[in-house]
Amino acid sequence: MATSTKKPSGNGATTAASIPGNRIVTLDEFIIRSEKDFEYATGELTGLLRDIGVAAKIINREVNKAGLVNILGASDSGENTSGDMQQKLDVYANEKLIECLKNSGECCAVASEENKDIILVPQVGSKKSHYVVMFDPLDGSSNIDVNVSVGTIFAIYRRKSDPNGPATIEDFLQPGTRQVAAGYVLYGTSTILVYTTGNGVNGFTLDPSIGEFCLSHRNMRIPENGQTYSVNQGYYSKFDLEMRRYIDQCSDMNYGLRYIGSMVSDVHRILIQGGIFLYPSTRKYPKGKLRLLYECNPLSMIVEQAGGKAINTQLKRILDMVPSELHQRGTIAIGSPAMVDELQAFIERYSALPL
Ligand code: AHM
Ligand code: MG
Repeated sequence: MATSTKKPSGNGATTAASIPGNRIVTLDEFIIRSEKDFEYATGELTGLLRDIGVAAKIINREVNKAGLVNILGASDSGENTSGDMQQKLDVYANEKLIECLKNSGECCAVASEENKDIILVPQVGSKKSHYVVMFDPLDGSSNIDVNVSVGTIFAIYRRKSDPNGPATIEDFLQPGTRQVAAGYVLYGTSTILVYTTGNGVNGFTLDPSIGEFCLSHRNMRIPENGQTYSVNQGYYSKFDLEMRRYIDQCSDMNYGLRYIGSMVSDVHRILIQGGIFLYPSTRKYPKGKLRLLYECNPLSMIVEQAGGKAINTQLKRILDMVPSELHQRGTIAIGSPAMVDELQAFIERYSALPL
């Protein structure tokens, strides 16, 4: 289970189920109603989720008009700290998230895929914050220029350090099981914000006519099995034997291959339709490409909360990994539980074979 602050309350469907289905429920109303699920609720977590919702609306506005204003293409700063080419919208989304989170003072520090180090948030008034937030401001940003879906991914942790002092790196280097909330915003055909606080998963679609995220996907559950696999098959010859054999079987079984190249979009599809997403090690990224703290952990919490599974190719549960650095990369297999189990059986069988 994911949180130290959550009440041990059943299977997680409580809040969504208690809201009548015949009227519009905004994200803000839902978050406020959910506050009672937390044992030590002070409104901080509620405030943080609302800040992220506001930042998401601002980023959405900019993503939607990106072709009209001069905000497409690479930024002047070149590469980010992980060596990825930084886009102008990456920079914009990063700035907006930091700004929104700083303004309310609900968190004491943030860490972003786009920044080398943690960023301390100055205390607002006498408010002492107990949370840190991590995010990938615009996942899949290489897709921006070609009008393909991108997303924002976030994770919230309760700090370990003394609230009377500044946050430390240790507040961020916690295993994914310690996330108190995780979510993503997908800027797709419509814009949807999906999040969990360890009590099930709910999705909110942005209604542009009223400018509000409205509850549209209650108690999301991932299908037990699926008919699609999602992997960059261009790297096939660089994958390990067991991964190649698993992909061969997917093809033999006539599973569909779907790969958007923006993890948040691929995982969202799998959450709704079932399937498996894979990013194994390659020659370029021997430890895997995706970031444990900004991408793998939050999406794993969501998928697990919806009934799915997430492991790495060493067969370790993603959420149990203890990070040693902020920008740590890892391999991942995530999706429908039956498909992740099947992949695990393949890895166990083929990795035992002599080369
Ligand atoms: P980014 O955070 O810099 O956008 O990189 C992460 C993205 C994922 O969204 C996506 O699954 C992956 O990189 C695609 O990588 P590749 O082009 O190697 O398949
Ligand atoms: Mg990313």
